Amino acid sequence: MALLPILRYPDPRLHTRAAPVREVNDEIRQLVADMAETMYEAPGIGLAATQVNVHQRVVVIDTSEDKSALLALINPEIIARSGEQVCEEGCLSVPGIYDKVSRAETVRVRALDQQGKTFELDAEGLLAVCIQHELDHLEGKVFVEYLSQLKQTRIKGKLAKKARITA
Ligand code: GNR
Ligand code: NI
Repeated sequence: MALLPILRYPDPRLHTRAAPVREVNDEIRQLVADMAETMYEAPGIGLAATQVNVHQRVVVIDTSEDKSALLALINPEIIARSGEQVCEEGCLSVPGIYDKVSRAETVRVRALDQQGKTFELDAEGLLAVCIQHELDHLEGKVFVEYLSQLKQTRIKGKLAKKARITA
């Protein structure tokens, strides 16, 4: 197991589109394990491979209270969505920044599990938000891109200042 460094916005590598996983093998299972460890340690409720500079379509999520429900999604696709909800989002790649984003209320996702088997999952509420947030990462999109240009500029300024202090 290993903790992986998380890319920070506005790192241009966060805008990379991830490639599909061709084969679910031990290397992918190791990536899932390392991403899960990194997510739990952060702590966060989700992590996309993009955020650890691996540009393959792999996501881990755990929205349970007691960190008991690890969900690994490989090559995930949203196959149905409905409704609308607004949630205050945060992102491990944009630390300390929280803002409201409108997303679908429910999604149905199809993905491969760690054995390479296809499964489908219906999600609502926070899990649905998290799935949509993580799939955006795989497309190279960070949640702040839903905010106004003014807010994005302010966020970049804040993070640059913080990076100077912590450097
Ligand atoms: O830990 C996280 N919390 C969160 C809260 C509201 C909406 C989305 C998220 S995902 C985030 C972890 C992360 O950055 N995943 O990419
Ligand atoms: Ni994120």
